[in-house]
Amino acid sequence: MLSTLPLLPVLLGYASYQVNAATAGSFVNAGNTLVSAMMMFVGNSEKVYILDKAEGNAAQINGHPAWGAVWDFGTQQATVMDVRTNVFCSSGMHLPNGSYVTFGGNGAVGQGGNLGSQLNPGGYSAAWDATYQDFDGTKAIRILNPCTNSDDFTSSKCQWFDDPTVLSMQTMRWYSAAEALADGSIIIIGGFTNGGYINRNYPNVDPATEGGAANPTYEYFPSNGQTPATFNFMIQTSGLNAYAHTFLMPDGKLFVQANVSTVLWDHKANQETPLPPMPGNIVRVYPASGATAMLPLTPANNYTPTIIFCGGSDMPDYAWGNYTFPFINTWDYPASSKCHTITPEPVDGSAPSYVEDDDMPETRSMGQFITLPTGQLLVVNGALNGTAGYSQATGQTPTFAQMPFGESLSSGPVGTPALYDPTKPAGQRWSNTGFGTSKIPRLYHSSAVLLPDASVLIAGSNPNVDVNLTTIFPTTYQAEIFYPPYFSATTRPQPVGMPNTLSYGGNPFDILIPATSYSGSANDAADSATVVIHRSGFTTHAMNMGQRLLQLNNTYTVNSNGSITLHVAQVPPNPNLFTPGPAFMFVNVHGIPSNGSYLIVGNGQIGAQPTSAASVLPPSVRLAGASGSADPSNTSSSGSNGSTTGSTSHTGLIIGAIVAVVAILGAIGAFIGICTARRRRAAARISPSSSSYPMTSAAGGLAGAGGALGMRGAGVRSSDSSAFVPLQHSNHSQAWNASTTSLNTPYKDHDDAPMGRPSGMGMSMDYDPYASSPMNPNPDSGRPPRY
Ligand SMILES: *[C@@H]1O[C@H](CO)[C@@H](O)[C@H](O)[C@H]1NC(C)=O
Ligand SMILES: *[C@@H]1O[C@H](CO)[C@@H](O)[C@H](O)[C@H]1NC(C)=O
Ligand SMILES: *[C@@H]1O[C@H](CO)[C@@H](O)[C@H](O)[C@H]1NC(C)=O
Ligand SMILES: *[C@@H]1O[C@H](CO)[C@@H](O)[C@H](O)[C@H]1NC(C)=O
Ligand SMILES: *[C@@H]1O[C@H](CO)[C@@H](O)[C@H](O)[C@H]1NC(C)=O
Ligand SMILES: *[C@@H]1O[C@H](CO)[C@@H](O)[C@H](O)[C@H]1NC(C)=O
Ligand SMILES: *[C@@H]1O[C@H](CO)[C@@H](O)[C@H](O)[C@H]1NC(C)=O
Ligand SMILES: *[C@@H]1O[C@H](CO)[C@@H](O)[C@H](O)[C@H]1NC(C)=O
Ligand SMILES: *[C@@H]1O[C@H](CO)[C@@H](O)[C@H](O)[C@H]1NC(C)=O
Ligand SMILES: *[C@@H]1O[C@H](CO)[C@@H](O)[C@H](O)[C@H]1NC(C)=O
Ligand SMILES: [Cu+2]
Repeated sequence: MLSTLPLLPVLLGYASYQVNAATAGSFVNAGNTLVSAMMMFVGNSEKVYILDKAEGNAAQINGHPAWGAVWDFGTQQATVMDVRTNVFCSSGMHLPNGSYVTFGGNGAVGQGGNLGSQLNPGGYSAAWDATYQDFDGTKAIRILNPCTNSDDFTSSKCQWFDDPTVLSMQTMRWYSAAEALADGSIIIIGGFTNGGYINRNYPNVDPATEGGAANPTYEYFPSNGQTPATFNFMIQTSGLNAYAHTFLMPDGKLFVQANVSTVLWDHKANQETPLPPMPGNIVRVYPASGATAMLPLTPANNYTPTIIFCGGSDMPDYAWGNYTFPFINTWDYPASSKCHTITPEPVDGSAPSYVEDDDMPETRSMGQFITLPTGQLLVVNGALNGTAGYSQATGQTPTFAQMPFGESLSSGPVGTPALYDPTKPAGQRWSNTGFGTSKIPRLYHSSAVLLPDASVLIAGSNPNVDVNLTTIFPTTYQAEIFYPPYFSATTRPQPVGMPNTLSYGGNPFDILIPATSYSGSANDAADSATVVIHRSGFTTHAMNMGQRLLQLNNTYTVNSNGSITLHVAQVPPNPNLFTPGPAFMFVNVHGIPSNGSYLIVGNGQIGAQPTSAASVLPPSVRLAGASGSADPSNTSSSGSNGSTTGSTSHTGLIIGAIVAVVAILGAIGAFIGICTARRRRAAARISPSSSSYPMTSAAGGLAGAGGALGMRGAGVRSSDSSAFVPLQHSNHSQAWNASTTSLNTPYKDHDDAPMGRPSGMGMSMDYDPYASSPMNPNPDSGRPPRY
């Protein structure tokens, strides 16, 4: 059932109405996400789906704290959704029919991130918790069909399907990688079986399984029925192989990067071809969390993928520590500012190699690349120092009371985005001129995704084991939208005839750009026009899994009335370039994108995609004298061409206003009792994040993020253990007997555990969990006996 907090959205709606000026380079309030946005994806033109870990959020659903929500783009209001299992640090991906799926997570937890009340056999993890009412999510496969306002959101088809008794992976995976394949199925790689800072004990004597704590195998969704096999690269990279950066290549191989190693992997044959190591010993996977993306696939580069990595951390091997915590004070260790690119399969057959690219304007871990429709990439979020993850101690800081940034292992939030333009000459690719600086730290467990109007939704941040609204880097519910430079153009292209589906090869189609969409020479506008399909991906942990931009080939005809007819090719006839599923189509004119138009690439089904010969385009027809009718002052982008209208001071004003509104809301909420449970948290609803410490501003550089000293000594707690303790007991090689817990045979839960998951569903390709009714649709009927 759907439930809402009735008053909250109304007031936030008012707040966003007041401030929602789409000023290029600025941040504006985008409402309250109700759950902290650890993960997000754009479901369609209207809805962004949000997931959090199971934790003590004030927003409730069905008698327990919510950890799922849906945010409406039009109203900028969120509504809670029920998710049954603990989705903590899962992976996710699109499906060919536009649905999204998430994989794995953690065991059931209760307050403070402690083990849930109903333990799994062995007692190292839990099946369920009586307070938060989350089920074990380590093997979960959850599916969501995005719905729109015209659908009945309360129908089960619009809600999360999340029942591991019906649908689950064969093995437990926390922090697995997921990547879509040409037939729309998904490969799921690696992960931890339980939890921890990094995926190793120290010393690392058992890199394959860490005594049962690491899962070096891969499996597929839908399952191919085979027992998961070991991917040796997961053993080679042991320690730093969570959320391995995985990109499908044109020949169907997978480019995989983890630790400082890189491989091309033929997953069908399980054969690896080593690629060069990452230069400078820089780690880019979690928890170093560099920004990573595939650069645009274009006719000009013949659809040849190049992967870019920026930031991350080059901490020495020892510093990374073990499951419990890093061995050094990571917040004093600057992140990397370096960028590297690699073209894994060069067209000329040359050996692939990493190439150093321009440095980012500042050091950054947990920076995240958002591919813009224009082909530029924005890096947002993150920190100057340290890493992802949270802990209540490190190897150098034995007690929580001494932790200078609470549980955060990073410091120096970077509030200013930076724009990377791959088409610029070396030395000129980065700029942040005119960009505002957010006042809200976006550190561990923050997220960002491109919206259909080509703005960027930024949300989350929660380097805390459970909700904490009073620590220096609190659990964050406030979303923002960042407006890239092209928002200085108030007239955007409004193409006519955008398709709802695209095929792999086949007949080209036409799109009309009206003369009102641009100014100046029609021939010039036509030359500049590009048509792209953009997939924004599943965002979590500074990544957008599955994010991709592909420019469709086109020619044009300039019409005498100033309109331009674009003749556009279908997707190249190779589904490896852009796997079947949802995307938004944008038309760029002079670097100004239209709004995105939702479509499905392929036939909407899992399975071999029909392909035809590449589209053959008619020659372009130019016409001198034709021109656009828009006012030239409305069609220019502040771009990276220099002057912009970005407004730091304006942003400050906006955020200030929002803080005031949130404060009023907090008071009203307490008065009328919106939030009836967990009052101790609701009392701290007024976020301390307004500006209690400096954010790194557009000037860049390392200076000025040291205002945290006042927090030292705060929050004395007798426990000196790591925040991961409840999740990592089983990670001691000594404690976990590998001989009784083989990862190579299907996991079997204790028979009398009610939420025990059958292994290996052995589903056929057309398996549809909605066709069978969930075993326990009512949480009450599915509640395991109390311990
Ligand atoms: C990264 O991999 C190397 C082997 O390639 C290994 O020696 C090192 O310990 C790994 N780092 C961590 C932190 O696990
Ligand atoms: C794009 O279309 C043009 C015009 O038909 C053609 O010459 C060119 O080869 C195409 N490029 C690609 C990468 O298909
Ligand atoms: C990680 O190392 C610390 C320090 O040596 C140790 O206290 C802790 O028990 C180790 N954690 C695990 C899971 O072995
Ligand atoms: C980041 O690390 C550097 C080097 O240790 C240190 O000088 C600086 O104060 C740190 N920044 C923050 C915000 O803690
Ligand atoms: C683009 O989308 C936004 C948000 O939905 C809307 O306000 C705007 O009018 C649209 N612009 C165009 C040119 O269609
Ligand atoms: C376009 O520019 C004109 C002149 O600068 C201005 O009056 C008008 O409001 C602008 N239109 C839009 C849609 O921004
Ligand atoms: C301009 O000409 C094109 C091509 O003939 C036509 O499709 C379009 O409707 C015309 N637009 C207007 C506003 O007349
Ligand atoms: C930047 O300027 C060049 C040349 O004046 C122009 O062609 C290009 O479209 C501009 N780019 C943006 C993003 O405004
Ligand atoms: C929040 O964190 C502070 C220290 O950073 C600590 O003192 C306090 O106990 C925490 N609150 C909760 C609810 O865990
Ligand atoms: C989309 O595909 C998935 C996987 O096959 C399926 O579970 C789901 O029901 C489909 N969604 C719709 C709306 O048919
Ligand atoms: Cu995480």
